[in-house]
Amino acid sequence: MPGKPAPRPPAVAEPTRPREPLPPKPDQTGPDTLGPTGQPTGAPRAAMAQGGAYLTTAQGARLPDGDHSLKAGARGPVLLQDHHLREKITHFDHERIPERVVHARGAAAHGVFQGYGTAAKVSRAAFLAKGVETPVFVRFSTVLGSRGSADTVRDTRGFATKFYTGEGTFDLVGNNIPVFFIQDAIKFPDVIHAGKPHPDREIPQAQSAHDTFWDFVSLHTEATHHTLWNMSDRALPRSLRMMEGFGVHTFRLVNAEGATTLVKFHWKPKLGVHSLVWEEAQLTNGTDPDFHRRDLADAIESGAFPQWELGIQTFPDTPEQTFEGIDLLDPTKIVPEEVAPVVPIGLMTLNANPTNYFAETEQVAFHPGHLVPGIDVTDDPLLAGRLFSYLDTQISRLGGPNFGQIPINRPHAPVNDMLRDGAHQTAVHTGVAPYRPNSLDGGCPFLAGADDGAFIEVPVELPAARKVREAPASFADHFGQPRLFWLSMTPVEREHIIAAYTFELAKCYEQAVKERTLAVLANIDPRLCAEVAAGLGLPAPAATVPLADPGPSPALSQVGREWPLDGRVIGIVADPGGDLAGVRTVRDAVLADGMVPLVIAPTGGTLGPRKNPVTVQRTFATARSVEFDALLFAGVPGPAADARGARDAKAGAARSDGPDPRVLLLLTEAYRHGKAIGGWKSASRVLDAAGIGADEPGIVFRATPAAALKQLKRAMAGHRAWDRFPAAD
Ligand code: HDE
Repeated sequence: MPGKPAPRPPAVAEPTRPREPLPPKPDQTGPDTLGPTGQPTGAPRAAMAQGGAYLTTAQGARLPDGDHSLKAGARGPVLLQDHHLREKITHFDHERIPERVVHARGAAAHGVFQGYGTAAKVSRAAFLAKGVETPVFVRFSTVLGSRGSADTVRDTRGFATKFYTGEGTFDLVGNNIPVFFIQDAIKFPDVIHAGKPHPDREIPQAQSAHDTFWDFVSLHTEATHHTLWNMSDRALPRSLRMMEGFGVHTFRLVNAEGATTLVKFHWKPKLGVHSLVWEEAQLTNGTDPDFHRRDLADAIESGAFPQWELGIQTFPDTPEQTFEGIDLLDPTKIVPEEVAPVVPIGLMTLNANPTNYFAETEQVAFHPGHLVPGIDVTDDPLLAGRLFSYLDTQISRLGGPNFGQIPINRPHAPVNDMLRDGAHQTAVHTGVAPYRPNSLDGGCPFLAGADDGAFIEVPVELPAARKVREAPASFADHFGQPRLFWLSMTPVEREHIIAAYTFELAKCYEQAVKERTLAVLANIDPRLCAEVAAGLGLPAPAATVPLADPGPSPALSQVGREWPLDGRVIGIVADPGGDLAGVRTVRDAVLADGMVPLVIAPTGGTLGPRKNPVTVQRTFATARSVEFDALLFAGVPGPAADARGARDAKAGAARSDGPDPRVLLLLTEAYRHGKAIGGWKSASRVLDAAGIGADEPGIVFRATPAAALKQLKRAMAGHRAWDRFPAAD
């Protein structure tokens, strides 16, 4: 493959002697702020938005009243001359901008990336060098839903990272699923139109469980692999902090000598990859539609900074661009980690929440074409379309071509472009010659060569080719890798996949769509097909392609390992008349372990003596099991413990001698969702009331609070008590 770039021809001599280069483009802070007498106030220049103590108009005139329109008499007509009224309403009318056509709902955070230096052999990118720290901004998103949709829907998640490097901004615009629905960008509008709500009634919102989605993916079978991932637990992350990220396409890295390597990017979360179960996700959409963004913001605010390692799988840059028979330009294929291990090249830590959602999370503009020296693209036809699309979309979304000047989008490297004017131009450019070559601005700005850190495209050899509208034959296998994924799942994960397909297809009305999807499933696995068909009450068709037997890729499964518990939430059910000392003990120990203890009691306020109270964070009315990763019972409050429960008991809605029914619901849901459940002393009687055996997996009642917590943590390390779920095999 290509070596060092060819030297550039000498620059054409310019007609006059160049002057000293112009200073870099001035930063765009505002002018000095002035007091009423015209004297500078000394207020920081950048504080243009909210300077001074008084309410003003947008032009800085101080206002005596922001609450009443100017009227001809208190009960008279409002006067058109009220400039501030018109300014305020007009601005409000234009507060909304178009939401992203996909990935509209997102949550973001600031952080820092630190290179390990392990990529030095394959990439000259300075930010990957050992110890270099680069500020980052990461936006996570769902794909299909509108901005106001719920977080825990079944969907792919976006994982877009902006690295503000000293050599320019690098955007890694990835997803939490390593493959995509389509192999060619020209199909993107099709797959998105199929997944979005139906055009007549605009339903359903943020769902793939509808006819148009399944109509498309059953006809366009290259979508089979991504769709299978979407039907797996991967599409229901427990937390944005517990998702992997993937660059999806193969990229080309270039080292200092100009040698190239093909790579796939991976983000590996330090907390492991974990998911909600489907019923939890559905409940959460109602009880807390902001579950993921709240979880991310809370974790960062409390100092539990989420971390991911960036890793690469590397492949020789051969003319074929294949590895072990896998076409690296096909975005519907993975390369199993067992075949090409992921080598860590840096660590990302998210350590600050955005200050303003709109200014940062909404206005951030990612683009896979934002590359830095040392990282280049390949000819993946999906990536080619993206390189066009992202710039284009920002122009309509952010109102013009100057979105790069919005603070969150500004590079941290100096910018000296020759782009001028346009809507929302905030730069005050100096000079008279925004063109090259020029003599009038002293020939500035100058061109950089390889030694000045220029981004030089790799001069890749292109094969002699005919102009065609075709996909390569190597893109034709649509079922081999879905089968690999299926065979790599544990029985409980397979059961979840069967349930997901059965749910989604049962929501479809068109019989033909269901039957065609079953034909697709038959080409993945007969068992999968048969189980889904049984759930739909339809016959299971036979496979139409030979079924291969690829060795499993255990790295694809989320089950069977142990993970750190940082930031996990433990609900502590307290009986106001029970062991409050024990509650304090576990609460403090949970906090000391970097987890979140939430005390649940019949009513809000505090429990115990005024001198040493236990603060209640959740009441029986607000606590739903979905919020907790595990439950600890310090006691078993009966219905008489609060007025509402007492009324229920009196009305016969609850047994007055048993546990409060709201506590039983909490327990049975947590049990059904495979969560660790524990407690101490006589609290175990709550199990009898719910018909749960004390020796079942993940049930840990012990003699003391400390012993119960110790066992609970063990049970939590595997994320769930998987043995409690039905399993497919
Ligand atoms: Fe995107 N995608 N995409 N996409 N995508 C957008 O850009 C597009 C694809 C991804 O948090 C849009 O600024 C095309 C793959 C993320 O702001 C738009 C194709 C992957 C985000 C767009 C793809 C992604 C977007 C909408 C097929 C994973 C959210 C708003 C050729 C590798 C970024 C915007 C954020 C957003 C186009 C396929 C990831 C319209 C044409 C594959 C994470 O430009």
